[in-house]
Parts: sequence; C-alpha cells; structure tokens
Amino acid sequence: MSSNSFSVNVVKTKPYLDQKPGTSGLRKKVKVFTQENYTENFVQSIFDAMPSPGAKDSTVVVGGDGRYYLSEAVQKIIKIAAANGVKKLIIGQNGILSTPSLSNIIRKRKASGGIVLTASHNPGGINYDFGIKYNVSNGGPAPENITDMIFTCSKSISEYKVADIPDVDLSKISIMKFGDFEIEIIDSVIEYVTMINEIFDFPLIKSFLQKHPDFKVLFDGLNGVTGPYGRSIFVEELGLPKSSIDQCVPLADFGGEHPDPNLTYAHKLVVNVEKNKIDLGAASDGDGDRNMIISHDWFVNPSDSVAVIADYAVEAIPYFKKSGLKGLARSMPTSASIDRVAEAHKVQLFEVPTGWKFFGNLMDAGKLSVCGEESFGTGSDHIREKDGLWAIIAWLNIIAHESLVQGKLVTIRSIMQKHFLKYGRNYFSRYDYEEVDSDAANRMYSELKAKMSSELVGQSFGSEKLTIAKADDFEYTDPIDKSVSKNQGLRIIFKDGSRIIVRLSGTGSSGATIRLYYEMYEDREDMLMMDTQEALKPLIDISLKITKLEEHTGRKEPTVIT
Ligand code: G16
Repeated sequence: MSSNSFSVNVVKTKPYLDQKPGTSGLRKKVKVFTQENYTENFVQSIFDAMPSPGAKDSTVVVGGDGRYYLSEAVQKIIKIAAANGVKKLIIGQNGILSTPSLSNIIRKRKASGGIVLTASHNPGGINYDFGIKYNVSNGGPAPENITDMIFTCSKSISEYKVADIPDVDLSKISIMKFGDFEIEIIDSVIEYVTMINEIFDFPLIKSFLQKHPDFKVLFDGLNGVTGPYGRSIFVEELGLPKSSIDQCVPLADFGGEHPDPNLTYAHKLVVNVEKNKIDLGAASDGDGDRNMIISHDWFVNPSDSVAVIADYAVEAIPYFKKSGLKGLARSMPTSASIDRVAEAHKVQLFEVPTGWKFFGNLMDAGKLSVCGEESFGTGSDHIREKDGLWAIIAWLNIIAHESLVQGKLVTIRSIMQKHFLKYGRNYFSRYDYEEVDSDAANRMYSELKAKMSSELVGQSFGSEKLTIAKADDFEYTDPIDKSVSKNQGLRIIFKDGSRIIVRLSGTGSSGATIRLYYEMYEDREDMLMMDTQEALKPLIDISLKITKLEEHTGRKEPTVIT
C-alpha cells in the first residue's frame, strides 16, 4: 500500500485487555502507555471505531494538556492517522490544546472528531498519569456506544497501520502536506479567547474592573494547560496586573502537584486568597475543563456555582440574552440547587449520570443551555465539554452586572446569601477516599447494593425526617436516543429529601476511589449560612454506619473533602 509521498506499514500486535475507557477516556500510568504498542493499539482502535463514514478522508483535531508523553503520543497519532487515510489533522502548537478549546475547534472547523491527550486533574510526569480520549463531531466526549466499540476493537486488535513519515515540528504554526495528507499546526489560544469574548460582556467587565481597582482577582493555572489562556484573558484582554495570575506556565509534571482545583489540591490558591484578601480566586485543572471559585470569605460549592450562573444567565450574559435558557441539567450526585432555578425560570431540568458525555445529546437537541457537576465541572452549549475559564469569567460577569444593578461593589458571599434567601440552600459535600484497595472498595459497594431495595428502606435514624424513603441504583434513559445507562451510583433518599450517594470513581488510575456525597435542603432564614460539615454531620454519620466503610477499607478519614 502506498500513497503519493509515504508508504504504509502494517505492524503485527497483540491486544491488551485493559483498554476500557472510564468516565472520560482511557487513563493509566505513563508506564502503561509506554509498553510496546500500547498507545498504538488504542489509537488504531479509535480509528477503527470512528462512527460512519469512518477515519478515511476525515478531519481530526489533536491536542493535550502538556503533560509528560504528550509529544511522543502526538507523533504516533500523526503516523497512524495518515496510514488510516485521515485527510487532515489540526494540531495545537506544541501539541497543546485545552479540552474546552479542542471542543471549540472541532465545532468551528466542522471536524469529524478529536483526540484529547490528558488525564485531566490527575498528576503528570514519568511516574504518573497519561490519558487518551476520543471526542465526536459535536465536540463532546464519545458516547458509551462508541467507547464500547473502541474497547471491543482493542480486545481483538492484531495489527495497526503506520505511515513512514518523519516526526513533524509541532512548534511552528504551519501547514504541512504529505501527499494528500495535511497537518495544520494552529495557535492554541486565539480561537478560544475569541469565543469567550463573544460570549461574555467584556466591556462591562472592563469598566467594572476600572471602577473598582481594589477588587482583587487571582487565577491559579495549577501549572496546567490553561496558563496561556488565563494570561491572554486576564492580563492582555481585561488589563489586570500580572500579579492576578499564578502558576500559569504549563509544566509536564504540573510542578509535582495534583492539578485538581479543590480545597485540598489547590491549597496554594486557598492560602493566597485568604492571605491577600482576594475577592475572586479561581483555579482550573490540568486540561482546563474544571474550575473552582473562592473568595477570602466564601468557597462556592460547584453545585451552587452552576445554579447561580444559570439564574443570572439571561439577565447578565450576552450569549444567553440572545439564545435564551433552553433547559438546565446536572449530574445525579450534584445537589438540586439548580433544580430550584429551573423551576423558577420555568425550564426543564435533566438529571443525568456522572460524565459530561451525557449532556451532549440534550444540547444537540436544543434542550439544554447550562449544566454542571459537583466534580467542579460547569459549562453550557457553547461547546460540548465543561469549561473552566468559561465558568470563572461567568462569575466575573455576574459580579460586574450585580454591582452595576446595586450601584455598589458586591461580594461573592453576598451573591450567595441573596441566592439562598431566594431559593433556600442545598447543603452539599463530597468525601473522597482515594487509592483504596480495589477489592475492599468493590466488596463494600456490592454489600451495600445488595441491601438497597430490601433492608434499607424504612430504616430510621433518630427522626421521622431521617427515615430512608427510597434506595436504588441510578439508571438513566437518554431522552433523545433512548439509550439506557445502568449502575450509575447508589442513592439513599430520606423522607425530607436529604440524600446520601455512593459511587466508585471512573477516573482514577490506581486502586479505587470511593465517593460519598451528602445533600440536605434548608430554607429557614437563620439556618442558611451554617458551616457545611456541621449541617451535614447527621448524614455523614449515617453513611459511615450503613456502608461500614472503615471496616471494609481501614480508612478513618477521607483524603479530600469538598
Ligand atoms: C470527568 C468527567 C466528569 C466527571 C468526573 C468525575 O472529569 O468528564 O463528567 O464528573 O470525571 O468522575 P468520577 O467521579 O467517575 O471520577 P475530568 O475533569 O476528570 O475529565
């Protein structure tokens, strides 16, 4: 087989049986990906599983978060893509594209799909994690039928194709041709920043920042991919001082940290926000799709963050002023804070399983505008991935708008208080037990699952309110394509609507991560600003009793509390 300017070699290989994509792509240690043919097998399986009309003559976007092994993986993808008849690859400069930026480029360039090279918020470096995810033509993560197909292909693969083209220079913005196969290296940042500019009210934000020079912003890129995007937006576009961005140079090992924007792993930001009395502190994760919002006197829980953004969307954000609010959605473990906003705005609320891929169909069908997950993911139908910087700029836009309306500088805390007074508060917390022995976690989970329908319902924990009304394993039928996703997490729902959810994470790369989620609703005015852990203590105690977590795992404390 040969083309104009390269020949194609067929390489014999043996399948690896562990290439099942998780919640968001295949994530493993670098050492796993660097085994002989491991990466090649998975990439070939992606091209084999690409939905009709398939890989031949397709245009595919490729990019990642700058972590260790990125360039090697990109060079392999180029050769395998060319050999499989892909017509064009669009690649971020130096292989860099944030996940939301890649989603945007798939949509803008009408590409057939994209390959995202990231393990998201998981640590990077030779001893840590890498990941490969396939996104489809709407810009979003491949749905389960396609990830299942990739897995099926990976289990029976016997050969992959590779073109004998040389390694290409990823550092120069350029167009290269090898026969009919074209590679375009694009600026990683420009198109994303243009999109953000079109969505939000930049003139309003700029005039707000000029009027309130004491309003302090601090964006922490956690040494991940969003650094250059953050610099362009906060410093170059909005004119904020350079001191308003931190850790904004992407590093292959994220400076040895977890690039995960939560209160534990974004510790440096948390300390700086408090010490320097920051009004809007924010962070994004390794690949730029997660976000955290914090001020010196308030941490915005992600479940509340999406509710506030949805509430202000049409009033404050130009994109939604134009498009209106079509519908709202959240993942199942996310608190029902946004449900109340949906009711007030008279739009439909969808509850989907954990995983951004479940929002895509609803957006494509014009039924969904704003959605979010408790796992620090917030976004809208502007793309088909969650979008960290989008959420952060949304908050800046809302603060600027509300300050204009009230004729004075408002704080994040005051916005939250106003929200709770209007809607009541869904107290929410998540406990993560990371790197637990997998067998112990599975045992705990299946024991609890066995008790769900029979033993648990009717059990009371000290009061009528805390009597279990319902216990099940969440199952979702996609309203658009009617596909059914089973086993999506154990729900224990009490008579007063409080919930305990138990899930095993689908994104870790070693051992198991147990997630316990707690939610309780409160609308008494004097109970709206309580400490979250205190408010949820009764539920936390109940969960430890019924899961027998310590007995099974030996863990006394969670590793991360949100
Ligand atoms: C991924 C998914 C999210 C999901 C999160 C946590 O995020 O895209 O939709 O909520 O994992 O999943 P789990 O609880 O199974 O670990 P990311 O930022 O890792 O791509």
